[in-house]
Amino acid sequence: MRIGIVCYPTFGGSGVVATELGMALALKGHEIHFITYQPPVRLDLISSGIHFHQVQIEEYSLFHHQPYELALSSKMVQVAEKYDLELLHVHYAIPHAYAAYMAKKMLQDKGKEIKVVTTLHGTDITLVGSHPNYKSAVEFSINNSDVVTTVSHNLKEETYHLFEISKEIEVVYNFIELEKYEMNSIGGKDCQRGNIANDDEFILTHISNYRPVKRAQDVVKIFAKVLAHKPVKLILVGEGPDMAAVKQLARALGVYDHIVFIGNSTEVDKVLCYSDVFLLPSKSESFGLAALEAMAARTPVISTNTGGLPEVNVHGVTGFLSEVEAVEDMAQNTLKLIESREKLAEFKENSFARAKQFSIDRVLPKYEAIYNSLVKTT
Ligand code: GMT
Repeated sequence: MRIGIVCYPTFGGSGVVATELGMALALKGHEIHFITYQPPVRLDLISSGIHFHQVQIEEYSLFHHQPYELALSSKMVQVAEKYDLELLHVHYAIPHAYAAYMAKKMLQDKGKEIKVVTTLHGTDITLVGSHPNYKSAVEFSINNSDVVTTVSHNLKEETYHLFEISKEIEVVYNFIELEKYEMNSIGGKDCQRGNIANDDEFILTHISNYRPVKRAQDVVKIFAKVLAHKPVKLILVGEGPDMAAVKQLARALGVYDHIVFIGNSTEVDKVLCYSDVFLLPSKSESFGLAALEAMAARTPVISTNTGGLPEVNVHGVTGFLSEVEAVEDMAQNTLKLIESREKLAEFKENSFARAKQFSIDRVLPKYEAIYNSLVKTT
């Protein structure tokens, strides 16, 4: 099938899911066209079946804000016509679902039919999409997509709760390519733990975009509490608006020198392979792809119980869940995990076993079934 994939090309989870979905579909013989403003960070452009089309926005002194939706929908039309696309799969509703609707209408005007699948990822619904400034347009684009999917049951419920939705939403969980993490698992030859910590130290890790919704300062507070009892290192991967506040807090709590700051990375698997515990104290999380990536690398998760996180992280099995802001509880749970090597090893295996349930081999056929229900191939 000839499919256009529209996503944010940055380090966010929705872009990662869209990119890995596209690459997996290409491996199965589909022709995949990424349409976005720069090559997605995890995209292997030299793979066969993968094409990239850059959305370019013209500068004009009158524009206070660049009209990205206009450029994006025009690009979708151009690519759909040139490559005879059968379907557009857009990730993150704003503004992709809206632009896809416009592209579909423009193509109809030219006598070409195209189907639109919209995958909702989280903040496009819970944080930004439901804001009165965007709500009508988001609701309209969801209701006018041919198929709408969410990445968790919680996000499906939230979407029905926050919008007037007239159609059935399908849940298709986020997925993981296990082999990528298995290669680096405990004892694997690429896992260079010794560069980061001594044998008697435990490694805690957090990966995010450091937006306020991630509550990254709570990571530092949890870490400081754990460090008071056990030798631990904290690895912080990623960048974002709260990073300066995180560093300031780390200095104030006297733990700065125990933290390794990695910045944005396309090699999170290499960091996760030597991590002992993953911390995710988010205020809201539709799924928590970073938690699943950690679990695939046999790293148990200390998280909040918000949104879709309980659908991924199983309390007392793959880690522990706490109320949002319950820093003391999350620190105690971290200590519970690292108090005995046997217990940690058991949770590590449980995490991997749980991650297998989200293997790409299980999830990819669900998207393919959706595509096949919309596009009749001869
Ligand atoms: O977490 C973010 O702010 C990034 C955002 C995105 O769209 O890139 O992540 C959302 O989508 C991910 C992939 O489906 C989910 O795993 C995240 O839980 C979700 N983030 C939130 O709901 C806050």
